[in-house]
Amino acid sequence: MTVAVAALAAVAAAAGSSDVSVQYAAYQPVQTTALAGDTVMWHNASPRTHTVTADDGSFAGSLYVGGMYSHSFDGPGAFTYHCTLHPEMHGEVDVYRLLLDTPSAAIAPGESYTLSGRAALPAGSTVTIQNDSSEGVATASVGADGRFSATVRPTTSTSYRAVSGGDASPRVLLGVLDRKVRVAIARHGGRVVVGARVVPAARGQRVVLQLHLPERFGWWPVRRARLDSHSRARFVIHTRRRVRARVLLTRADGVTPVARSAVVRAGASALAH
Ligand SMILES: [Cu+2]
Repeated sequence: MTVAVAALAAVAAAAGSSDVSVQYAAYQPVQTTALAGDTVMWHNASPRTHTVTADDGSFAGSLYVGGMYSHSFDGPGAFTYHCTLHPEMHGEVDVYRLLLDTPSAAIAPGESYTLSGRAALPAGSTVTIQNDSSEGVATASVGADGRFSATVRPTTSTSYRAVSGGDASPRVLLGVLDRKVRVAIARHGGRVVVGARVVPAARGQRVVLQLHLPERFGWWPVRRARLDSHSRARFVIHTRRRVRARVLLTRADGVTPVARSAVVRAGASALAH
């Protein structure tokens, strides 16, 4: 039970949620980021009682076993807190008026990526996206739901922040990786085996085997797979014809290519005629 709750809390934190799991002797995560107006929820996932007590006394709550405490943060600032029962337990909530969502995956050089975020600012406010050098590279307008988004096209890994008036979000890193797809092809009688490996590793990402089909005048996807834990995939095609193949690494949609292998060929099987 405790393990399951901790695992859920870890996933929620990665998604930008504002939940804190209170463990036996620590708040998890120790540091939480929230948007002004957000409610942060503390869940006691441990077998002993704790408190969530602001260092400046501005909020406080007790957490019995299995209990919850929540507090809404109206304005920006860094709010440190502690447990009055276990003095070694400390935590911090950092509240901003602008937050950028953490990019979910690395992209290829020059690929466009839509950065999104939330603002505790009036609808229609202009938000500027700044790069590492604090140069404005895109602008966005805050929608009625408080969300905004802007498209960037970095050529190397870049940390971005959103700025509006005197407010700035914390930076988020958008990783750019120049991935290569390496392929090998081998014929075994009526079977053609295509092995693909992606470097740097892209475990779990989608790859597509394409064959060049003269009767359809081009490249066609014939098999899809996910890269295994060694960043490899293996495709088997049953054909005695000669084969021209290539493998594409794609985005999560399984369609948009990120990287493409060289073209490899296998001759016709001796029995093909
Ligand atoms: Cu405690």
